[in-house]
Amino acid sequence: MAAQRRIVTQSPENSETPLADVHGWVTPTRLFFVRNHFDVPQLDVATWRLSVGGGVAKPLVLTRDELDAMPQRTLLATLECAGNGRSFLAQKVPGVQWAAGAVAHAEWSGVPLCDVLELAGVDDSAIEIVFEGADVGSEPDHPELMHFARGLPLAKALHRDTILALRMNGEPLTPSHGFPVRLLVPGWYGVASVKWLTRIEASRVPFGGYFQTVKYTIKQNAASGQEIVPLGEMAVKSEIVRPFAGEALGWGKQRVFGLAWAGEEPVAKVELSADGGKTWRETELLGP
Ligand SMILES: Nc1nc2c(c(=O)[nH]1)N[C@H]1C(S)=C(S)[C@@H](COP(=O)(O)O)O[C@H]1N2
Ligand SMILES: [Mo]
Repeated sequence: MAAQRRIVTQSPENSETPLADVHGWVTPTRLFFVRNHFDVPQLDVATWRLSVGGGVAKPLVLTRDELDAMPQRTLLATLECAGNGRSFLAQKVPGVQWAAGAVAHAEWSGVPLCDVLELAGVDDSAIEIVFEGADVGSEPDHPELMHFARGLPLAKALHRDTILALRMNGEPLTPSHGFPVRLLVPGWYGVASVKWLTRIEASRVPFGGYFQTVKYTIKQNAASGQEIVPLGEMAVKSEIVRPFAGEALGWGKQRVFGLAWAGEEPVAKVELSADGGKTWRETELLGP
């Protein structure tokens, strides 16, 4: 049977990249993990619009054709869900019980967000850009209906690699991955890359939404004690893909194959230990 995403929850779909079946560093779209909080919204590209407003000089309403007609940028980027690996925690925590496959790598293309923000003319007082998806739902601790939405600091929003992605691996986005348009924030945890975008707003206050201040946050030590901050850049991380956990190996030399990524930085090197960390040897990097 052809490889498929490994379903973790059926509805909404949360499914993992079957890493052992991925050869090469670009993940085929059909195997690219899916992280959905709510049902996939049914969007008709003929009536879909993207509004750009809030603290801007000239609010915009864009069609998919208008975005397609703008200069496009193409880049390779890794997305990892912040919950990746949660099922391995010694002390169980609530949330989707991901194994190691809530990570994948694709080629993305679309319109640099900075070009759209320039057209709209963002006010000098803006500190964040807020992105809203078309998907709607509720959570046990938030029974009122809400859209999935996130705020992004202005500096990252203006980075040339932050794009309104229209394509993934050379094809239009699939509904699962955010068709017709998603935000793509390279180097940051997947949560920043809002799918099914319908609204963009410039804001002069920090966004207070549920997925910004309740979920996808970490506790950090600050001068004033502990503070809760939204997740941003991905931490450096590596995973062994082959051999599989628990696999029986024959005698002799073994090849170990895996992945490593480092947020906004490139990976400098990966070291491997086969004796519980007493000695380390350098590995060979195969891809970008
Ligand atoms: N509108 C919307 N955008 C979203 C989400 C969502 O549930 N709704 N999930 C986020 C999370 S937590 C992750 S990890 C990525 C996953 O992107 P993918 O499903 O294309 O792999 O999408 C992000 N964007
Ligand atoms: Mo995520």
